[in-house]
Amino acid sequence: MKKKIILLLLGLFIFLSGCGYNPAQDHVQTEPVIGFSQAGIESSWRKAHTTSIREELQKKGFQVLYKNSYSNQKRQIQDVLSFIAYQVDMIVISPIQEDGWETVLEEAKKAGIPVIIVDRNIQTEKSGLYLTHIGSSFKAQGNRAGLYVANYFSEDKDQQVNVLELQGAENTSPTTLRHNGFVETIGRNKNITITQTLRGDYIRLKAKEVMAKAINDGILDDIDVLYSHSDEMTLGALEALKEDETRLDKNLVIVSIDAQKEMIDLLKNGTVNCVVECNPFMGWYVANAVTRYFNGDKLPEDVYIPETVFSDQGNLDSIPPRNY
Ligand code: GYE
Repeated sequence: MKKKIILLLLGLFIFLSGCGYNPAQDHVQTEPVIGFSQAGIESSWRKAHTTSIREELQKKGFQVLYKNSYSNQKRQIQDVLSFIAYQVDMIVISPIQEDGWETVLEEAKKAGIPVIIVDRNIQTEKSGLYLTHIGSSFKAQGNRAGLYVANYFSEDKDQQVNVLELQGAENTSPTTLRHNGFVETIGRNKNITITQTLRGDYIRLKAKEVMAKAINDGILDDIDVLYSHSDEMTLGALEALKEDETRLDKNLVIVSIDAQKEMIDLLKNGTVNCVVECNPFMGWYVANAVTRYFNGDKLPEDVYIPETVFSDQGNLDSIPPRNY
């Protein structure tokens, strides 16, 4: 009986080696698997961001496992946990909000899975929970928006300029830094101040609602500038303004961030004055960082992607076509 079993095992071994089977290689994937957790689908900016990352990773030969949390952080954490359970080779997170990441990132670390953060930043008490952050300088975007406003009103330094700031979602780095950058720049002109703040959470409908209420409450009456943290919110605000007949002839200076195609068209037809670009095409930078990491390179703490600004003070015909 013993002999039979030994012979059987031997036969199995010969058969498997003949098939080129190597148990040691059993777990080695031909292409590394990258788990990509995206925050939501709230804007065409976000959709372009998703496509860029998925496509560029695939172009470099990585297999991408993709999950979208539809703006729900609990769900996003579950998504990351599922990547850990699957034992992916790397996790790329485009986080919804800044806090709440410590525990799940510790889990990834324990499992030996490196993490890259893209777009919005995160805050963790412990350091070393992720390799690098790749995204925009949100503060620079706020500075650029502020500079446009300062230049626009530079002729008359005594004129009081009232700004309505339409902010994105709370507890997110673009909201905090777009505010800080703007305030830093306009702060050099004592006559320009933010007199009203509304929150539209980066969502068009929400922005339309808060704007319509503000119009109703008379809050907009002495506003000269609308500074909106995102194009989707600007579109919502414009819808509300359109529905208010009394506003139509008022000269409101409008500054928006993202540079989606629709907003550039509104810049070209004179509806808005300045559009600060937020570049969604981070895919190449992400794929490059992943490749370099697997090649044994050390990655920088932050990678800032190139961005510019478009306004009615520049050449509108030279704006490159937007594909988002
Ligand atoms: O500006 C906005 C999107 O996180 C920087 O999120 C991103 C922002 C972007 O919904 O349109």
